Amino acid sequence: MKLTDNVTLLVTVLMVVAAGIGVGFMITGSLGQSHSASSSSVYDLNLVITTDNYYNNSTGTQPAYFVLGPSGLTSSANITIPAFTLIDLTIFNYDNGNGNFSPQYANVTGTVGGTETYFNNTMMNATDPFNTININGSVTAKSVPIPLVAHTFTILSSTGSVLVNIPVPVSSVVHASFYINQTGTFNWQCEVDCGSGPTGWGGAMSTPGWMMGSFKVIL
Ligand SMILES: [Cu+2]
Repeated sequence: MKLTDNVTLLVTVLMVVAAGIGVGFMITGSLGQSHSASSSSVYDLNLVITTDNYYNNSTGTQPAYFVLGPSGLTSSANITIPAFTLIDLTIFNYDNGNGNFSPQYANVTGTVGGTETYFNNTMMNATDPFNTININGSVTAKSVPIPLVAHTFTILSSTGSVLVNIPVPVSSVVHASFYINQTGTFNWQCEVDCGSGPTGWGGAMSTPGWMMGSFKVIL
């Protein structure tokens, strides 16, 4: 082996070692990153809206929000979340009807990016490609067209200002994330007149666990 070959070999070995260390750093770095990402907490809040729940004999049926947890559907009368934590909210809405509301509630308020993402049934088909479930994307938006809004999930401060507002389109799955960077007991309310009585604000709209309730933010 000539001297130049030895130098070439040495350089090659050094490059391979350096590359190996580099890859090692990349792997360590990415593991470190994913580790820190997984240790920063995210709180899952899953809500389900169903219709035709039996309210009482005179009112008949009403829509309601439920919390979907590890043991199934539970009451939405008292929802508790951690403060200063990313809340990962998904709302599964089985209601295909819309309603009347103050137009400001068509806007998304207080979420990460100021947006929500929703899927509805017009995006799902089995035609192209044929005979499979095609999920054709989703809509990410800062507001929902007024005729499409079935309910809202609105968190109100103690003075009545809007902390978070999520308009929920008819027959949809909605995803949004938000932080509440304070503690306290707030109220949540649907702002669409989906209840009973002449104004539509009776029944579900004024009964905890149906279309309103308390929203507690704790450390
Ligand atoms: Cu409602």
